[in-house]
Amino acid sequence: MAESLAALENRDFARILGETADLMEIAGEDSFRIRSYRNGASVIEGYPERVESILGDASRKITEIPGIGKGLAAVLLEIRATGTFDQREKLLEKYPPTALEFLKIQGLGPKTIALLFEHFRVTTMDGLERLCRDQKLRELPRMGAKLEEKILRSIEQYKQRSGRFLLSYGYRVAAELTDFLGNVDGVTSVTPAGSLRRGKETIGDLDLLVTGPGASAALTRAVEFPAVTEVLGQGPNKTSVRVGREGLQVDIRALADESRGSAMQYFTGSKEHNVAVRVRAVRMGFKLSEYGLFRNEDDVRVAGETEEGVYQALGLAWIPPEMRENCGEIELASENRLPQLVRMEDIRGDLHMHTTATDGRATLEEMAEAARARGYEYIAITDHSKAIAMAFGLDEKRVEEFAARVREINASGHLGIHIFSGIECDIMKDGTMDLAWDALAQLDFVIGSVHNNMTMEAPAMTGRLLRALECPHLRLLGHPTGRLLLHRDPFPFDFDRVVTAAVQRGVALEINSSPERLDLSAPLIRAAKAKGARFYVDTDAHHPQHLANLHYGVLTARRGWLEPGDVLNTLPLAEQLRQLQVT
Ligand code: DGT
Ligand code: CA
Ligand code: CA
Ligand code: ZN
Repeated sequence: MAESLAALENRDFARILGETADLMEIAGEDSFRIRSYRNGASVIEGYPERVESILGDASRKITEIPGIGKGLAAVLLEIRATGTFDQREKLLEKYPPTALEFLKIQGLGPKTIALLFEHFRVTTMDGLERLCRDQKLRELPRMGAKLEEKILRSIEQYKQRSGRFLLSYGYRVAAELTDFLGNVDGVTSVTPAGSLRRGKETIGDLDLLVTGPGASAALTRAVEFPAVTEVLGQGPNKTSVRVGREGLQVDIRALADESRGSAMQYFTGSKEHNVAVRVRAVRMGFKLSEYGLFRNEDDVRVAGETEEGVYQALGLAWIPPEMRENCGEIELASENRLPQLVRMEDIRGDLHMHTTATDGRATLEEMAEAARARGYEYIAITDHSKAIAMAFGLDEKRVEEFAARVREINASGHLGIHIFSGIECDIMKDGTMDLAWDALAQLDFVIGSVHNNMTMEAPAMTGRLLRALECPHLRLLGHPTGRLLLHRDPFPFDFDRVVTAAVQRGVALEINSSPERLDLSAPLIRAAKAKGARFYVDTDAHHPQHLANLHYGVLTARRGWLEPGDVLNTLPLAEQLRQLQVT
């Protein structure tokens, strides 16, 4: 299992092809080949089977995947053998490695980058930043002050996100390492701490805490974990390593039993939360560290074995890790008024998922069965609308057929789970819905989502969303800010105004559990809740396995301090039917 971190995933093949296409574009190469690489990348990314295993199986042909021709097949074999391929290496020699980083800067396309290389010989991000600050970019045709500002803003954002990893990736590494270290003799527990335990959407590094008589032996063994690429430090209490292709740092610490609770508390953070807790301890005449809570007057340890004990001795209720950001949780804990956060067990159904009718990879029946097996009472099938032509989105006629089919399924009851007929309807550039209201009226659950034209100015985007909210059939605003973690920032709009309108019109806001989105974010959830908003936490699953992503959405909801009453898919079926006015 651990080897899988070192092996090539479909995502890796896709990335290598996509990057090469980018480099070819900078080099101004043949657009037909560029397109075939891009196409290959997207096919592979979405392919349900592992490309690596097909390539390794002599009885199979990789060209059986639609969109993969002979040329790409040879490239894929080369990538599998060497991790790269000849043409890519040649391009990387020609252009500095930063070429690929430059592409992540908004406002910089391949043509502009080629021009920058040619004209300024700029090779680093700092160099690019200097060019913009010194107002040099505007010397080039069609470039001006506005572009310089845009690039500077984008570099700022780039710096903030570089070196961070998706929470889901952290979970995967944590699970494999926990398995590996848990097998060492005398290890009683391996527990994640830090931002992962707090459920933060991205993590800077992974913090693992090991307990038991075998804990220090585990630190020695850790460096043998197959995915380790570099050992950063190794001591009796702490080992730091890098794992996987992207070099995620993992800090592993051995804890003594008597200070297990205070160490958990300390290494879970956040730093801001810990500072505030420590200030409280000092005021009460204590000293708090990872070794325990000590009375100042005689240095006697009064707590440390459990987290609960530490908080209790400070006059605080135990605070869920997701709330530990120093945003008012300590005050609430001191008054015993912490919210009862929503839990996975509270969720009764998932109301955003796709099927083979559009770009999902499983049928309605397969999705329903997977949801039933998770113990859900209901799901909504919400395929795309026709504006997503690439995904073969539903038009009005197919919507009607689909609604009729779902009525039949529910009447027969043979799937053992209630299906709501739904759609993820595109919100067009002008804020109109992609489908006629008459068609939407046939459905139980209409999600409205923005998928295109995301670079509008804030006032235009606000107007667009407000207009969409006027559709009387809309139930949910899907992934409301459009962010893609580590890739695309939220599109700007007047959040307060849109939330106010959504509340007035009874439209809920989505907490999309896809690990790349987690949209809304925790701070926006709290802001929306304060305005009276209600939420659905759903997965946007395109495969039965994605239903398990709900976990990340629930963590995000908890970081947004939501209680079961705020989350509409905690309602039992009978109440959900009433909520959605399904008769
Ligand atoms: P990250 O890794 O950027 O996603 O965020 P965290 O919160 O996991 O931060 P990290 O890994 O630097 O430290 C883990 C926890 O250790 C942190 O949340 C709080 C605790 N801590 C408190 N004070 C310090 C300190 O001075 N240095 C370090 N390294 N950790 C501290
Ligand atoms: Ca960390
Ligand atoms: Ca750390
Ligand atoms: Zn969707």
